[in-house]
Amino acid sequence: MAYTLPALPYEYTALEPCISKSTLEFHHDKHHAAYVNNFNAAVAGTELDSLSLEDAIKAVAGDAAKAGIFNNAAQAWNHSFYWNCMKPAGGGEPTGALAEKIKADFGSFEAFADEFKKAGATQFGSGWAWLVLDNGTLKVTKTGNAENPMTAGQIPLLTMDVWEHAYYLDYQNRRPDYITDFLTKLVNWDFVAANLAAA
Ligand code: MN3
Repeated sequence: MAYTLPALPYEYTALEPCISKSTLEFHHDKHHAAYVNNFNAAVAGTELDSLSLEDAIKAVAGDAAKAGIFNNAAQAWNHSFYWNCMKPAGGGEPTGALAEKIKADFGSFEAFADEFKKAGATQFGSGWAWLVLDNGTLKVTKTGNAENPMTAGQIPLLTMDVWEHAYYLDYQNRRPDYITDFLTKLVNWDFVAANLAAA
């Protein structure tokens, strides 16, 4: 039961000028596609083939002998999630229950934003910044390479890819500028709110 590469939820030009068509073509059609293809090839004919991507990730997490499967499965999941975390003319601040929860758990939206920016900027090398629900409390966290907080029992609500391939064509070494644009112009708060409501 091969896992299929999901199409981008918007046009390749939809996130310009922040994230270019060229970045999305390489990032989705090459990087994300490779993770999906590698995962499918690795699990074909094994018991992992019948599992959902999420269950496969949890099944092999921490198993050094299956690190290759974990990395490709988690990267396939992380990228699908990341595409949905952005939208054209996104960003700004959330409203409703999500806004209230952020204020309750971080003190203010600005305090959340500062923590999220810091997580993205200080992730050394490749990885991800996250907003998660951890035992009922919102937290900001960061993970290296393919790691996903769901393996620690946390529920991902928002993620930002800080691998260089996510921003280098558009921002070169200016990761902080990519992060600022992500928060102010790209975040799809409706998706994050739906994740919180479903958690
Ligand atoms: Mn990526």
